[in-house]
Order: sequence, then structure tokens, then C-alpha cells
Amino acid sequence: MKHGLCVILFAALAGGAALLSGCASMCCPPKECALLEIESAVCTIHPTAGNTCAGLVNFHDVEGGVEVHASITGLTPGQKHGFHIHEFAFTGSADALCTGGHYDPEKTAWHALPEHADRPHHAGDMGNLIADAHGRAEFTAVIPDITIARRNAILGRAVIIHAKPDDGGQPVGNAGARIGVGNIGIAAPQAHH
Ligand SMILES: [Cu+2]
Repeated sequence: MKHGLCVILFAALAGGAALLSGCASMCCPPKECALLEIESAVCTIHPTAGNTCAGLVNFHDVEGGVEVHASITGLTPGQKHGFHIHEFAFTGSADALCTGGHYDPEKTAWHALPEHADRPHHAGDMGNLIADAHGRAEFTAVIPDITIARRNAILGRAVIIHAKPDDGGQPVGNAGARIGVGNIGIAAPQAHH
């Protein structure tokens, strides 16, 4: 009797485990997949210590990449500023070095401007913001090879704006200090600015 009960129990456990692993790989209940369905993100840029850079960056999944729109103030008038997604979320360091280096999930270890996206590059290479005479910049581009929350996901990482232009040079574009920073988070459905 005891042995019989054991067999039944084992069969029930094994069946349950098979059902669980099958579900994880195939049917993916909505609760478990909630993050994967996020297609829009937002990032509020705040100045690092001693700087004035501020603004908003919106991200939307599109065919082939993520459409990025940035509206930034407090830049050096008439100058380009390196603009990247860095690997880690900002946690408060005065120089924003806590965000690590350029987001490089493909481990290319090679930097490039978006106009050379056919070359090996970091997924987080977004090129430059171009400030007008008032130190404001508007930026719209589709950045390839990233998604909000699926392959090469950017959600939960940081956007960095640099003091100097990204010249496309190795290893990270010679863009200097980090003057603006923000974390990429989940956008409210109507968050259009
Ligand atoms: Cu950077």
C-alpha cells in the first residue's frame, strides 16, 4: 500500500513539473509575460552635478528598432553632445559613472555613430544631440538592434548625455563628461509629449 501511494505521488509530481515547464516555454500566461509586451518607454533627463541638461526622451518599438524622440534643454549652444544608452540604471553618483559603459549586449566592443550602423557598434550608440543657439535640441531617429523589453532590451537602463560631441572614435567616441542622465522606465499609455 505504501509503495503504491509513492508511485501515485511521484506520477502526480512528474506530471505537474512537465506541465509547468511546458507552459513556461509555450503558452506563457499574460502575468509572466507582462514585461515582454511593453512597447513604449520614457526617460526624464536630469543634470549631473554642476550642469543644466534636462528634458525628456520617448521610446517606441518600431520595425527594425526603437524610434527615439528627445527634447532636451541646457546644452552648450550650437554644439553636438554625445547621446547614448548606457548599461546600468542611474543610482545617484554625481558624475553618473554608476551607469557603466555603452550598452553593448552583442559584445561587439566597437563604437560607431548611427550613420555607420552597418559597421559593428554598441546597441546603445545613438549618436549626437545638436543644440541650437539656445542650447536646446530635438532628436528623432530609429535606433536599430534594440527593443524596449525583448531582444537587446533597453528598459531599466540609463540614457546619458555627454559634454562633448561623439566623434565616432574608439572606444566610446571621446564625448567626455556626463552632463545629463535618466533611467528608462515604462511609459503611461498616453505619455506623448
Ligand atoms: Cu555615453
